[in-house]
Amino acid sequence: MGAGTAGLLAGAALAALVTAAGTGAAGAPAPAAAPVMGGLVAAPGGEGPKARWVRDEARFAPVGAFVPSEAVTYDLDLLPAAAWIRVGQAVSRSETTVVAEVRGLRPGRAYGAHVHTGVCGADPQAAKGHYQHKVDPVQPSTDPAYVNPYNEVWLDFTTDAEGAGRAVARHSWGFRPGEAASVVIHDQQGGAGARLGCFSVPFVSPEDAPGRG
Ligand SMILES: [Cu+2]
Repeated sequence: MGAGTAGLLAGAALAALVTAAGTGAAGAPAPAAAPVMGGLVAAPGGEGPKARWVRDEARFAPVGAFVPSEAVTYDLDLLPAAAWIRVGQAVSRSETTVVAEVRGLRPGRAYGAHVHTGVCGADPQAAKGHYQHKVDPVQPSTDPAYVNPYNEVWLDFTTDAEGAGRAVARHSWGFRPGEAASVVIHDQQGGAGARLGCFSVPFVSPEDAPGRG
């Protein structure tokens, strides 16, 4: 491992996150305690000096379930009760990464998903519209200049033969405090589609990342 390798790593978008895990010299094995998800290495306790890593998980339950869940399904056929979702978020002052993982959905099917601005409710519309970095002055937003994966957080995925899926979205911007509230799963990919389910997620903002004065 020479200086050249270290330079390449430093140029990688996720290097800051990996560094946050607190590895020693280049090439040294990461501490055994560091949880790994999707190639991201989180510092023990979910926090590091340069990035904050948080995650939340739940099992979907129908509206009005005896045991309510932070994850609500509106379509028991395409998004069965007890299907599982986990959403992770790594936040630094320069980058925000959101990872969504699901299990127990229909196998081999394409689903759409986005970060929305409202908390989930009995009404699928409770989650409101997509979180937008540059907010479309015309709402509900349909303009492709605003409705796209660069200005919004799209987490579209296709499930495998077991009904599991995973998506990652990475942006150079972060959420405004309190304006990103949920992940909505849709019956089709892209910017639209019927709402199959919703998971309320307490997303954090760059302002919450460590190192800010
Ligand atoms: Cu959506």
